Amino acid sequence: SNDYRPMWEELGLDLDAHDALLNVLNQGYGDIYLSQQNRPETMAYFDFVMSEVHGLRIRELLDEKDKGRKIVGSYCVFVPEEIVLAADATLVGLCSGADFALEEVENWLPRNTCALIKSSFGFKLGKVCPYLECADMIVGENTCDGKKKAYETFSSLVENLYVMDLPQVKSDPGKTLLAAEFDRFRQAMEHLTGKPITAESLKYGIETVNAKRAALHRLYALRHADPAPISGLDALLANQVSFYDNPARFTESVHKICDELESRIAEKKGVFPEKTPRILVSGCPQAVPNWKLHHIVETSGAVIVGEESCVGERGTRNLTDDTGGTPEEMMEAIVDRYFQINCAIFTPNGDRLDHIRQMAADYKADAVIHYSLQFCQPYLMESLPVENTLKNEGLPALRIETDYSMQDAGQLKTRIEAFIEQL
Ligand code: BJ8
Repeated sequence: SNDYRPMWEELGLDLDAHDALLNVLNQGYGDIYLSQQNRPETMAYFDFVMSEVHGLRIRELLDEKDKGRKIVGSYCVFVPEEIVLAADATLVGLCSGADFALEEVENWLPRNTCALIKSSFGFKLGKVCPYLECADMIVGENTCDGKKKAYETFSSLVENLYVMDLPQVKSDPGKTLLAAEFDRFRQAMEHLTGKPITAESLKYGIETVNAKRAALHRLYALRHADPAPISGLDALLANQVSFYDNPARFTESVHKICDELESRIAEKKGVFPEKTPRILVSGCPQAVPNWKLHHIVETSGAVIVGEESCVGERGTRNLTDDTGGTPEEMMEAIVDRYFQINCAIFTPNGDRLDHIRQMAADYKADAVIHYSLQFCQPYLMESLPVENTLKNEGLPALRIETDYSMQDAGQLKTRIEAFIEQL
């Protein structure tokens, strides 16, 4: 991939640091993904996507930019892709799933900041993220205190930060705030691209994103089967790639995987034997290349069958109603759709617990592992009531608090193995 070097250099990346990151990424992918047994053959597409994650996809985005299209980067599933697409721009998720330039990061952020926020700074300060560098607009959001305060600092590191306010309560005033913010975002997108958002373009945005989510829903439903036709790791990867791949191509690729999974299910062919303990993971988003928990669980005698996570069902479960005819009706449908996301920044957030229960039943999970990043107050605060409620209802639950380092990997493996053994 040496021929990408001029492209990376032009984007202002630090080539040596970037090489180091790619080495870690490729090595991790080889060790964790390519070492899996009985993978669906159609996962080859995702292997290819990952091998070109800073190569071909970036070249595609730069080609789009050459043709006048704008690129928008986001850190949260509250940023509505429908509106971005309607303005003829492309949305990419900025992943934040690995430690980078940690020492430098601690000049900007307190040590007790979650790994996800530190990672977003590390990728900027280390000059290693081509997605960040090619974005024409970066959207931050007022979600947790950590993120919302970090964006204040982040605005001195990037020129094109746009901050979206978000409600914290699922009330009528909360919804009014979200509607106002989405409308402000619609205008900002029109301003960025110079293209008016019309009924037609909004319809296109809604249909494109719905199709992507519907493909993922099909994948999720196939994970209900025992033996599991796909590993949790591979399904997690599909969720992760959904954040930066071309939406139409992604949708098509997921359907191809689903076709293969359907025949595997018919043949009772799985990645692990039938009756392997089935785990539902719930908690903080796991961004590329954060494969730590899934890897540990799936090398400890269990299979992960679902993710109650923003990189998973919390982020994709709802479709946007596409029956509206006017831009106003469609904007309202978009607001309705996003207002249902059960992020732990909301208070109270009882619907999230209901969703966890529902998923555990649908996926026939034997247990739930609650995953929190260290210093993530919203999810850590919810983790105890979630664990206690599930346990009281007879569903085994384990609370994990971790970061992106591998320092606790041995200890985690011991705890997880013991937990799985008693299932
Ligand atoms: S909608 S979950 S993607 S905010 S891990 S930065 S919460 S301290 S990521 Fe999230 Fe949007 Fe909510 Fe989803 Fe803060 Fe916690 Fe860090 Fe987090």
